Amino acid sequence: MTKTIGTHNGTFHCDEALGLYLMKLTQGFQDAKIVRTRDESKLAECDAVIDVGGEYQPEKLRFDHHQRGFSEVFSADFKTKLSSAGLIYKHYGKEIIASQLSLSQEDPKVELLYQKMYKDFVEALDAIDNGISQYPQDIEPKYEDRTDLAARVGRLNPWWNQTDVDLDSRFEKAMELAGGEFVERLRFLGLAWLPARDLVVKAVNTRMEVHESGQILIFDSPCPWKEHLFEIEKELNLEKKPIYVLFPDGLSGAYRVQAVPVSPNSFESRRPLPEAWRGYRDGELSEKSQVEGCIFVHHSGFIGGNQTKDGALQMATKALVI
Ligand SMILES: *[C@@H]1O[C@H](CO)[C@@H](O)[C@H](O)[C@H]1NC(C)=O
Ligand SMILES: *[C@@H]1O[C@H](CO)[C@@H](O)[C@H](O)[C@H]1NC(C)=O
Ligand SMILES: CC(=O)N[C@H]1CO[C@H](CO)[C@@H](O)[C@@H]1O
Repeated sequence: MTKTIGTHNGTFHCDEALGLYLMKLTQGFQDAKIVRTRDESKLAECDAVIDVGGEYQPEKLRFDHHQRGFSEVFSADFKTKLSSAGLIYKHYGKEIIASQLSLSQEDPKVELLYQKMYKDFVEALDAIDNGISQYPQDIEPKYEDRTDLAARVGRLNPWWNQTDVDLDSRFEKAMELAGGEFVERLRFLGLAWLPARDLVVKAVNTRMEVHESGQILIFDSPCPWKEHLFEIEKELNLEKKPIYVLFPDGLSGAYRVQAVPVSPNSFESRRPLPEAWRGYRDGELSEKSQVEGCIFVHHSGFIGGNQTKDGALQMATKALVI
C-alpha cells in the first residue's frame, strides 16, 4: 500500500518543503503520497506527519516543531532550535547521505558529511524558520540579502492577489527547489570537497620542499583547500602557518598565488601580497615586483598570477619578506 506523509496546507515554507523532499529520499517513503491538510482526522491516518499536528514523537513518525516546549537541537555542538527540515535531517540524514553517495552508513565519511551538511546547509534553514538572527545583536546589516533558499522558496507562494494558483503544484516546485539544492550541495561535499582533503594533506606534508619557510603550499590542481587547511593546521599544531598557496590557473601553465585568509570565510588575509604590487598588471607589475611574467595582483592583495609556476613561486617568496 502506498504510504502517506501529511503536512499542512496553505502557505508553505522552506522547512517542510525540504523535510518532505528528504523523507521521500528514504527507502521507507520513496513512493509516498503527500497529503496537504489541516484536517486532524486526515492527518491521523497518515503514516508520517511533518510540520503540523503539535507533536514531536519520532517513534510514531510525528515531526512538528511548533508546539510549546519544543527545544530540540541537532546535537550538543549546536544551539539552533530545529525546524521541520532539521528534524527530518536529524532522523534520516545519515540514511540519505549513504544512499545518495552509495556509501555504507557505517563509513566514517557519512558521519563527517552528516555534520558538515547540517552546518553548511540545514542549520541556516532551521534558524531562519525559527526567526533566529545570524548575529549576536540585531545590528543593522550593510545590505539586504533576499536571495537565500528560504526566501526563494517563500516566493513560490502566490501573490496576495493571485487567486487561481494551484498551491499543491507550487509546493511540489518548492520541494524540488529546496531538495535539488540539498542534493547538489551533498554531492559537491561528498565527491569534491572531501576528496580535496587528501590534496591539502599532501601539500602540507611537502611544504618544506617548496620553500624553506614552510609557508608556501603548491597544489597541482585548483581545489577547495581553505577549510581543510585550517583543520589540518590545528591537528598538526603548526607553528609557522602557511601564508601563500599556489595552484594552476587553467591549462596555459599560468599559476595563481593566493594569500591564506585569517579564517576560512574571511576576506582578510594573513599576509596580503605587497601593497606596492596591488592593482598592477603585466609589464608594469613585473617591473615593480622584479619578477618576470607577472599577470596581475588584485587591488586587495589576496590573489595574483604569473605565467609560470616558477614565477608564481618567486612572487610568493618575495612577498614573504617585503
Ligand atoms: C486547508 O485545509 C482545510 C481542511 O482540509 C480547509 O478547510 C482549508 O480551507 C484549507 N486552507 C487552505 C488555505 O487551503
Ligand atoms: C494584482 O494587483 C495589481 C494592482 O491592482 C494588478 O496590477 C495586478 O495585475 C494584479 N495581479 C493579478 C495576478 O491579478
Ligand atoms: C620568475 C619566472 O619564472 N617568471 C615567469 C613568469 O611567466 C613568464 C611567461 O611565461 C616567464 O617568462 C617568466 O620567466
